[in-house]
Amino acid sequence: MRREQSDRLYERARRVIPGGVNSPVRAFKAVGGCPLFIRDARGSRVVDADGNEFVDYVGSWGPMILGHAHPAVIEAVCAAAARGTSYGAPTELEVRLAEEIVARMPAVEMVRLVNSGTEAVMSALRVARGFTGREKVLKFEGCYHGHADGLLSRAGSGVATLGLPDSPGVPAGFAALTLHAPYNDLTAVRDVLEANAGEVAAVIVEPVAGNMGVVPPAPGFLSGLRELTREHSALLVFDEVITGFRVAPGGAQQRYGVQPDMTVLGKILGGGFPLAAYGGRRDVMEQVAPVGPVYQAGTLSGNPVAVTAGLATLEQLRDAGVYARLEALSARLEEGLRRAAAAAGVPASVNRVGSMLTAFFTEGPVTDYASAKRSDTERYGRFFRAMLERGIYLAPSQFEAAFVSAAHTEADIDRTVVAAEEALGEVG
Ligand code: HOZ
Repeated sequence: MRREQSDRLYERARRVIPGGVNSPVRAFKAVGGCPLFIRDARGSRVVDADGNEFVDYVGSWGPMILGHAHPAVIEAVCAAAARGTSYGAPTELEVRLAEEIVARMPAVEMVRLVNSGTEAVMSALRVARGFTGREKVLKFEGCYHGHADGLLSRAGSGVATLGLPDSPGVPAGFAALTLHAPYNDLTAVRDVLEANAGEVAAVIVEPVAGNMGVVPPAPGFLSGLRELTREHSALLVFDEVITGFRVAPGGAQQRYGVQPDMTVLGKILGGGFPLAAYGGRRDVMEQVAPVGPVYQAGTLSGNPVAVTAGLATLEQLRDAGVYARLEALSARLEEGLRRAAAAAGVPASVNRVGSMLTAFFTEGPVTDYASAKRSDTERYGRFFRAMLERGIYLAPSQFEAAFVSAAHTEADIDRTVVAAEEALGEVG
């Protein structure tokens, strides 16, 4: 595999960008080697600066459910850009996107568009605090909700990948307002809520965890959270930045039949552009300025090009066949990875929900952050590098999801499984 251009770019990047990357998990630090610099992408493939082509399972970390450069999305985006790229004033497009979200997610009665998942979570929690008059928030170990102060503790994604302690720079007073419980542990949630009775504004959860690798909710976990939060008059916030429009047309809340008070969306919603949203019950969302007193604003919020990409993506997802196809392709990959690990005698536990999956290198089961961390991350690094050599681009971290897109083909999946057989046979 040629690497000269990527290596040269990485050297230049490191002089002017911390770690040479604009988001830490991209740096390949946990898997060894240098990041690939991507030149272009189409369908299920990405091509790096040296011209190497890969079957891509990163999918920009989730947004590219239709694959890269989907013709309908690109056409809509180009037409939108030609009409102007930002107005700082309302548009019909924003109304249409808000209506689309509300139609797909009955628990979302009103929604506000913002620019990133981090911003959406931060804003949702401010609203939850304003609405309840309480300050504490309960999050789950290994879940990641963006990099806002107070949410980095015991976080997944890059924080888990790099093995960072709670981030310096977060005032102790902020961190003290975050409570924790292990994922899938309702008893622990009850204990925390009881110990902090009348003080918890919200319980925030990834309804399918994607940032400690994929960890599905245990049967009854989400409905149990629904009951406990009601009992304690705390708001239940689903962070569906990854799962929204991926695990079902109406997200995890539809797949598992549990209605949260608030929902956070991103990734697929923006169709590959910086766009996210928070929404929920009308009485809660009416706290947001200019209707209510909770302030939140943004120059590029509801950006017409990003909103157009989101609308065009959701339009393609209207076809229920897309979800059936994603399910079938992903099940094929899941089975193939299981077979490959078994053939190589490598202990592995493959977790999958719809088109998001993770192969953990541990006997499993992986049900929470503690069991995810039992994975052999050194082995993951060797596997990752051996797959890359075979033209398969996985997340450069054990603690992330692999995403299958509607552009992947059965041939892509079969090629990936053959590569996994070879890779595990070679590096063990
Ligand atoms: N939050 C993403 C991983 N779950 C990282 C995004 C990126 O590095 O691009």
